[in-house]
This record gives sequence, structure tokens and C-alpha cells, in this order.
Amino acid sequence: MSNASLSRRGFLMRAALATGALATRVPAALAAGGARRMVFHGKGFAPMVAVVRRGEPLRIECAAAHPLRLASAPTAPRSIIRAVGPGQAVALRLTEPGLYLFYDALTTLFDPRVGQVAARSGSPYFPMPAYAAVLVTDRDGGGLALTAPQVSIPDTTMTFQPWAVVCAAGTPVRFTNNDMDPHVVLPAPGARGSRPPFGGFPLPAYGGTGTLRLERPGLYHYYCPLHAHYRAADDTFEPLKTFGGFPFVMDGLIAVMPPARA
Ligand SMILES: [Cu+2]
Repeated sequence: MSNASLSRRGFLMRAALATGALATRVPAALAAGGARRMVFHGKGFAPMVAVVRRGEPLRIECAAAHPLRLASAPTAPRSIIRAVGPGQAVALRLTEPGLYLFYDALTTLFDPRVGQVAARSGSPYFPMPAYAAVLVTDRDGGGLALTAPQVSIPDTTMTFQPWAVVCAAGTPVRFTNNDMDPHVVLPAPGARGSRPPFGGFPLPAYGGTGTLRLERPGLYHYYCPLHAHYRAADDTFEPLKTFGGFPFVMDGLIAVMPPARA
């Protein structure tokens, strides 16, 4: 992409954002919604992950002072693009099971090389991308094709690859660190007071491995705290500049399906 088109995009984005305060804190009452409701607060979505069954309404509210341009990553089963103005909401009914990575296209872009999003260079919130993940299941909580239960960290991108894994309950997911830096797998902070779904574990440099076995179906978000910082005040993640994969957030997802029926 040319510098001219990059700067034009930056200008359009600044114009779109110039109408109000850039950062809007989520009112507590809005943030306390259930899993079928997400609030866009400018820097991200609360909650960042949700699970719905196919056809169930998922409400996405814009509590920011500027518009949300909701977009789904091309890895989603279906393309979703919606403009949501400040104070407005959309109700999505996602009928195809799958993993939907949503982001605010005004501040954030999807990078197919790593299968995850990053903040646009002209975003006022750079390097924080605004994104959320929604797992849409069938009526039984499953319905997604399983992927290889393996995650690696190449020394090229230094991100978790693939970004999202789909496995059956109880299947060990093996992590391998092929990078020259050590990394850690830690569950993303959930709702206040909730118990972490698993213990963190280190992945030593140069081939270090670890295994994670999740017994309960659901969607699990994890990150590497050495290279991404969870900003509680903003309820989102910030990649650290010392990270070779900057500006990607060093995080990933594991979608756990119910065990196969005998
Ligand atoms: Cu790391």
C-alpha cells in the first residue's frame, strides 16, 4: 500500500474520531452485561470473548464517543460489516457455527499473515487494537471442525500460530516455542472475581514445550504477559515495544467443543 493511501486513511480516521473525546470509559452498568452483549468502548470491547448458540441474538453497543465500524475477519464463516454510531446498537444473529474475530475497522486491521489483528498505524490508540472474539456453536455447544491441537511460536512472527485452535474437550493442546526468547501462556483476565480457567505455564526459548488440557467446552483467551500487557482500565491488551512481533498482541484462542459422543 502506498504512503499516500496510508496517510489518506489516517486523515479519514482522524476526521471520524475528531467529533468527541477519544477515550470513553464504559459505564459499569453497560460493562456488566452477559455473554450475549458486548460493549464497544473505543479502545476495545467488553467482554472481549463471548459464546452464543447459532441464531441467538448478540447485541453490540457503541458506548464510545465516536462510531464503530464493526468488521469480521475473513477467517469468520460469514462476512459482517456494520456501522454503529455512538449510543447505537446492532443485534446480530449469527446462524453459522464458527469463530468470529470482530474488530473496529477505523482503528484496527486484520493481517492474514498471522491470522490476527493489529492497530492501524494512524490509530489514536496505537498500539492497542480494538477486537473481540465470538464463538458461535450449534445447539449442543459444538459444530466447529477440529483443528490440529498444536500451537507454535515461529521465530519469524513471534506470535502464537495458529491464532485460534479448535479442539475437543480433554484433548491436550501442545505448545512449542521455536523463538529465541522465552514466552508464557497465561489465561486472559476474565470477569472480576472469576477463577482463572487454567494455570499459566512457561515456554522456554529454543524449542520449549508445554501442554494445556481443557475439560470444559467454551472459548478460552490466553496471552503472553512477557510481551503483552493487560490494561485493566481499558479492558484490553497492549503489545509491548520490546516484543519482536510488535504491534501484534501476543495472544490466542482455544475453542473447546464438547467431547465426541460414543
Ligand atoms: Cu512472549
